[in-house]
Amino acid sequence: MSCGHNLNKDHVTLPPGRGQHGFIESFPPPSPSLQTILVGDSGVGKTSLLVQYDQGKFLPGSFTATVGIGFTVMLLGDSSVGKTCLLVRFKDGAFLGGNFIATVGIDFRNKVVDVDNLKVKLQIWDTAGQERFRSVTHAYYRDAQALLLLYDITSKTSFDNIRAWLTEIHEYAQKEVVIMLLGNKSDMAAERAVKTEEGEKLAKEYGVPFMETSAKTGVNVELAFLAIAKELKHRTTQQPNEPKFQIHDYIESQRQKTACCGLK
Ligand SMILES: Nc1nc2c(ncn2[C@@H]2O[C@H](COP(=O)(O)OP(=O)(O)OP(=O)(O)O)[C@@H](O)[C@H]2O)c(=O)[nH]1
Ligand SMILES: [Mg+2]
Repeated sequence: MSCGHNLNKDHVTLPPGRGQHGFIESFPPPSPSLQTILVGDSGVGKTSLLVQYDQGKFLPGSFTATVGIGFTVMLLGDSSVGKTCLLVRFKDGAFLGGNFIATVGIDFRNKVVDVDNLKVKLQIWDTAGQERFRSVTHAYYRDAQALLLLYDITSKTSFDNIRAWLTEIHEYAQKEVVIMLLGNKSDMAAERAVKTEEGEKLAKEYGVPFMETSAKTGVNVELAFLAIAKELKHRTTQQPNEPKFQIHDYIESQRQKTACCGLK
């Protein structure tokens, strides 16, 4: 079973209506006017209702108030670079290899992460890399606060296409969107076609952070999403007298920790 299969089986294939920021949930089809917003006093059961609708189950136990902020992150890159697998690894901590099933249109998943004791909800949109879906995905670029742009370290073509992806991003995305370049499939060292330094050089040229990831082993997957969440959270909550969050420095410091302590 491939990652694509896993992600699509219980989810509709288009993300919610655009422009929401925070914990407003809406359901496809993506008509701009068709949205369902859950409102009501704290504790009445808004989250439980949504979980029941989305996952068909009831969340028993202690009540956790929905607090914090939310952001939209979009995964981009050529078909088969591993976008869906990266998302499945981050969301479920699993890698489902096997037959590759390409994503159709757009899919999405939510994950809440803790950033400096604040709950940050990431709504992650997994786009289809195939050319024929480009016009569908273009429509969603402008609502993403962050973009993870992937290539496959075993595919020179997917790396060469990164410049074209960045051109599209500049055309369709928000000006201040956070971009991160990821060289995925770092576990496939024997088949490597793109050197780490080439990825670093390209990222430097465009002034974006870079790291190599593996959806298979999990290396740097959590770090990539957490760095994005931290950057977005700091942009939103930063006081004028606070020092600016430096995403490059954060990634470097976390990498050093990983190298020293064997963490993923
Ligand atoms: N070894 C290895 N294989 C990977 C990794 N990530 C993905 N794959 C494999 O690469 C193939 C494509 O992965 P997907 O995640 O479905 O690719 P995608 O980028 O979502 O492709 P589209 O949906 O067509 O855009 C699958 O066969 C995966 O098993 C990785 O980190 N390491
Ligand atoms: Mg996919």
